[in-house]
Amino acid sequence: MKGIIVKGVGGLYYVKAGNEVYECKARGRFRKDDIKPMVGDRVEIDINGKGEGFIKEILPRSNCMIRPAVANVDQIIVVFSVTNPDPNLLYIDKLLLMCAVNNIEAVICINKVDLDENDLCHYYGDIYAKAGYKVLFTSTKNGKGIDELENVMKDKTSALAGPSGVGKSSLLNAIQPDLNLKTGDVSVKANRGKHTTRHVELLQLKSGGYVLDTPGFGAIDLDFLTRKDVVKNYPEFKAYEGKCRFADCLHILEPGCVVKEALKEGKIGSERYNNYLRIQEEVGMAEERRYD
Ligand SMILES: Nc1nc2c(ncn2[C@@H]2O[C@H](COP(=O)(O)OP(=O)(O)OP(=O)(O)O)[C@@H](O)[C@H]2O)c(=O)[nH]1
Ligand SMILES: [Zn+2]
Repeated sequence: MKGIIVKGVGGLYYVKAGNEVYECKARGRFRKDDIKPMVGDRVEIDINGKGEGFIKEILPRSNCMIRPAVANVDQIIVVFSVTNPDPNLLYIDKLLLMCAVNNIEAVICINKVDLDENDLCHYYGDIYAKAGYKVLFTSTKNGKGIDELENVMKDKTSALAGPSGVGKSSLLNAIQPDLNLKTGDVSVKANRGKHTTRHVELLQLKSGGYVLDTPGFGAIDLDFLTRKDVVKNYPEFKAYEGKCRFADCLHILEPGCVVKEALKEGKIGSERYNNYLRIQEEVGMAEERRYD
């Protein structure tokens, strides 16, 4: 029987197959092969005569992330608010880069458009639409765009990422009020203050599909990337690939660069490009430290 791991707790995996959730153990050989089942894994399971479930096989993954630990995410909805808090586009661009590096589709969701008095949402939206991303405009206060967001998430496995306070939980609540979002189980350990213990879980959407219950993605660690990874994962550069004078052009100071040409002509947005330079600088410094 085929299913999907929706939760894992202490060596037990909860596998949704058909309309049932089966508590399953992993077979020993996965551990030997150094593959551990993850939330999101498509698996083949067996239920024995005693009603005990076993994971027989982990089907090939389309992608897998480490933080949060989850496999086969179809898309990440990158949420920011038009104001309150104001967007930090560098952070958004880093999130988009991480999605691309992990081979996960990203969709931009600009929330709190009810607070948008100066039509800033279209300014921000155009930056990302021009880069090739799908852009949604939403408000959980007046309901704008909620149907569209629900539609985008239908039948897919999605995660919401974005800074704190932009309305990620509110958006999920607007889509499905009984989603039962965890707000962090706080446990108090002696003398060590409060610890928020959370495990990754996929919640099923009534309209079809799953959403990952995670508290954003936190700080983004670009330190393991190379400059080449960065340049390869900007969708707006794709059309120019291989056309610069130098095959390994990073589109920074190289002569004969068609990307810089496109930037001058306004075909590539300057906001995205300027943050690209900052990210390249950061990644470049980390790369040099690694080779020291
Ligand atoms: N005006 C307005 N406020 C909103 C909207 N969506 C959410 N908020 C408010 O923004 C605040 C933060 O919303 P949350 O849903 O908790 O934000 P979050 O992104 O889940 O935050 P974290 O859990 O910290 O990551 C709350 O006070 C919400 O009521 C919106 O569309 N318009
Ligand atoms: Zn170039």
